[in-house]
Amino acid sequence: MSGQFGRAALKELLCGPRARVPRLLVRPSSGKPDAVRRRLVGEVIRRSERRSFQLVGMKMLRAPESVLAELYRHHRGKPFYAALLSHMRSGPVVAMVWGGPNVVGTSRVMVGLTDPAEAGHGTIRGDFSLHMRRNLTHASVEGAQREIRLWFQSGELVDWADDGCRGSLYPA
Ligand code: FUP
Repeated sequence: MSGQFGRAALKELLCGPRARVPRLLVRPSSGKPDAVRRRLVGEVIRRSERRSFQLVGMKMLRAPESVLAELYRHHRGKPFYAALLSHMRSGPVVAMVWGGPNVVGTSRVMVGLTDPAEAGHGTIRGDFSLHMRRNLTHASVEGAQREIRLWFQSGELVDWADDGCRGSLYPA
């Protein structure tokens, strides 16, 4: 492997039979349509960068219904499901993949609880949102491998060692 995000590692992470548990984890994330509308995507990125996570992939798109159905399959059938999908389809999202030690757990803390009313001060949701559905950002709890594959092809993710982004903070 040429770098922490070497092609082989990414391929395995994305395509391997089992999720890897490397020292350097990656997590998918997104700025939801309300974050885009409110010009808060930069704030989401800024907080992740300042925490010193590494940006591995990012793109702006209209979330396909099939992706949302898979992403929120655990909520299918619940009373808020239709409104959730409608909100997520109401405008573009900015999908991201971030890397760093314990990135999944740490970014859950940074994002805050699902309901902004319960999210702590200093968290993204606690600082910038009030509404359960318009809670600005998504961060995977588990299933990072599955979620990354929903949004990204392996060629869309950056290898910090090979793609010119020198100075990985987390060398192997
Ligand atoms: P989170 O991982 O914090 O984004 O939370 P969930 O995956 O449980 O929920 C995904 C989205 O469903 C939330 F961002 C908002 C919406 N939701 C509701 O609207 N009502 C609920 O009771 C729970 C979730």
